[in-house]
Amino acid sequence: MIRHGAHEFLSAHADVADSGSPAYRELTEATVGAYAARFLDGPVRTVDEVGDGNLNLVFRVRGPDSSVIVKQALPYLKAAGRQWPLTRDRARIEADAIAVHSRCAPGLLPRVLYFDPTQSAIVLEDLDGYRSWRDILIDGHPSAGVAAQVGWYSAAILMGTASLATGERDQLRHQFGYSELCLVTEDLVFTAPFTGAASNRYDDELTGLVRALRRDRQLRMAVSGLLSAFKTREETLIHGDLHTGSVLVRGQQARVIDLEFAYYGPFGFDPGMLLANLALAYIAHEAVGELEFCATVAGFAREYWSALASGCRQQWSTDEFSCHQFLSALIADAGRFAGVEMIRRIVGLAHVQDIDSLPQPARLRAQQQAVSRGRTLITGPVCRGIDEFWLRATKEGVLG
Ligand code: SR1
Ligand code: MG
Repeated sequence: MIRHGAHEFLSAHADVADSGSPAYRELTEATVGAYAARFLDGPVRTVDEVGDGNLNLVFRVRGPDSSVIVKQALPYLKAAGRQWPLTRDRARIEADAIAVHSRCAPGLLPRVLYFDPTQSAIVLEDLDGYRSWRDILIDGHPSAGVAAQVGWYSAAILMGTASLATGERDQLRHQFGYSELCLVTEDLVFTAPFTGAASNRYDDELTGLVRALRRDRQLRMAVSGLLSAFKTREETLIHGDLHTGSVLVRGQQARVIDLEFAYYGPFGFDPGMLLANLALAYIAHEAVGELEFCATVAGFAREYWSALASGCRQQWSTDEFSCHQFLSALIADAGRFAGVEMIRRIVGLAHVQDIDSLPQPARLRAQQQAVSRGRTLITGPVCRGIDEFWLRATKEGVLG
């Protein structure tokens, strides 16, 4: 039973409580060392800003023999600048979500050492030596076992926070309600790419294609149904931003990070995001003729799904037929959400390096393919299994 959020627990148990702490101030390389010193084994040796994300400040602070990460929420969307203000509640959401998901999937998330509500900062275990799965995929390097761990994580959190006793689930639904970052997803994922919004970013060559998206009534109708599902289906505590950049990897060990988008949402959203990002990795490698690695990425998508499906079967409490029904509905939903993710990563504000880093003309080809396959996933028949999903996400004009 969850009686309080992780931050309350951590604040109450830390002897470095906030008494007398100053009002919120953005940390800098000059100030974060003093801030984090108490979590190190000795004097601060180095401080580096290591954040390359869209939302927060992230620092690594090293002592003689240990290091920590300090992640601080900014009062605005870093990728858009101060003209897009945000509250800093996402730091509380992330600390709490790590606590809940760690109970469902032990060992697959970073440890929270301290949460500071005043500074909207989380002090985290430093996953030193880990790299983002996206970067590893871009380099075409091996990452055996990672997809299965992420699939297992998905099963554990989807099952673990959906089927709780009513009181506990109500408490979690309250703790992880529809947040300001859900509004960011509404805007950047489900709306801007399809309405020609000013926040979109795309190559000049795609201007005609972006106009066509705006005029596509069938597509817009389907996306508006998906947005409504995103806003109303409070099914389970999802990660909310589970792309390949939200997975860190060292050797065969995976960790899932960046949980600030967590909320009670639809089962299919996380699997859809993850599979879409694997499909984008595939499309990028195919565009430059790296077909052997494409087969590897296709294998990762199947491994992810197979671990997710077997994790759900293991945790399913009623009959196997209802689990089969659940998994069919899950891939159907995931396919639709994946289509939206594939399109927004090409024409919206937040892109993926997999495709942005390609040389022309491969880049343009990959962009066009991602948009057209994304559209097929959204408007075509629902996917009845992972093979059908993968075919539609990675081959042209496949509907049947
Ligand atoms: C441009 S900032 C927003 C994006 O970054 C996050 O990782 C989410 O994917 C979000 O849509
Ligand atoms: Mg993120």
